[in-house]
Amino acid sequence: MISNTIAVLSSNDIKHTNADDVMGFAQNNDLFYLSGIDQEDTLLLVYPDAYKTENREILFIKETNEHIKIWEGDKLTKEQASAISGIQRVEWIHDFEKIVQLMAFEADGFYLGHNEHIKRVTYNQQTQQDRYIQWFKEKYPLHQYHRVAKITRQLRPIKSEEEVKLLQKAADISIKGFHRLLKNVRPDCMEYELESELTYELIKNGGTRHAFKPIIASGANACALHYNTNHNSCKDGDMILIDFGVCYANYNSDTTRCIPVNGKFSTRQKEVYTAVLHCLKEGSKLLKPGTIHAEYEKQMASLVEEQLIQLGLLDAHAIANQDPNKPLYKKYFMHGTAHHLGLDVHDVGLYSRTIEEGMVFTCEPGIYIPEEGIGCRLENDYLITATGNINLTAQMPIEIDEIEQLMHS
Ligand SMILES: [Mn+2]
Repeated sequence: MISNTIAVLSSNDIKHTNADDVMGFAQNNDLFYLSGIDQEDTLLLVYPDAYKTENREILFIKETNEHIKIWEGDKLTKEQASAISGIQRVEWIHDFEKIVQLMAFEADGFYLGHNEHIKRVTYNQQTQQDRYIQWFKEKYPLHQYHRVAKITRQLRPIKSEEEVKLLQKAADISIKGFHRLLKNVRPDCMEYELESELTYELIKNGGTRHAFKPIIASGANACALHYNTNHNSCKDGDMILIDFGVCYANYNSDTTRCIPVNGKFSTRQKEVYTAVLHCLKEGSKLLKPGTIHAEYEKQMASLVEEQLIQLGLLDAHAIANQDPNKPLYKKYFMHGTAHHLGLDVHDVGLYSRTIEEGMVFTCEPGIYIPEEGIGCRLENDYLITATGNINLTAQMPIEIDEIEQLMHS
């Protein structure tokens, strides 16, 4: 942080339905990361060089009292917000403008929060952050402005012990969900019925929400990478791809498994599955300190390519003569296979940065053969350690024998 500047981070908006009910609230992850406050209308102000000690850290929350509580339910009191965040000075948000003015001219500039997620959607959406940026620039036009997100994307990829515990908890609920789902698969069941088994364990175990809408894709549906309507029936002889995640205390898991509808993989399904599992096992070994992300993806691509030749889908001679800008494997394998995992499912962090201890990545190779009605992806979550990695999802069955056995028990 540049000296003598004030950082201000704001919460996300609550989105309303047609009346006064609300859609599920998702906190701004940078604010949550630095404060632990999971409530709307929250602001965090950090001014390390402030002349007055009491101005160095201030949390602003929505006013509550006994009367407001009757109508709006439990909102954090100042004492609760202070206990959660560790910030001693807590003020009501309606006093923010007045309070910030008392220190603004002492500072040279502001760091402001803004969503810099590469997958953000900005179309038709003005956020609370947008409104604060506008407000600050209007009120304090001669200050210098800086980006909070540049700092948080440096910090957030390295997970603390406490964060790892929450990621493990999210993974553990996913594992329970998968076990429950395995017991309820039968020919002609609907994909959404299987989704409900995951939802059951998610809610029963205190999960916040699905990390994303679960993908329950039977047969050729598995070849549409973002299929998630889950409204088809699972046909005898097909395989089902299940890509799902649990959000627990705002930390996410993200896993994928493939299972046979009738409890037994066909010969061809076994071949494809074994090929993908091989890529997962070999590829995940590269997730360790010092690996360059682009190099990892390159190695994964050549692992999959090798398997595609063995499956008879690609010809080694054709590969030798291929246009390097249009590699042939892309026909059957078209996505990246490792992303940061944390407060966002695709967590923030630059991929130009070398892999370091404390980062958490998914590993998710896949092979998709629409003409055979087979789409297979396998995905685990790995914590990078000093010497390699730990699979946080090791307890989720993945070996063919184990899956078949569980489905028959
Ligand atoms: Mn993933």
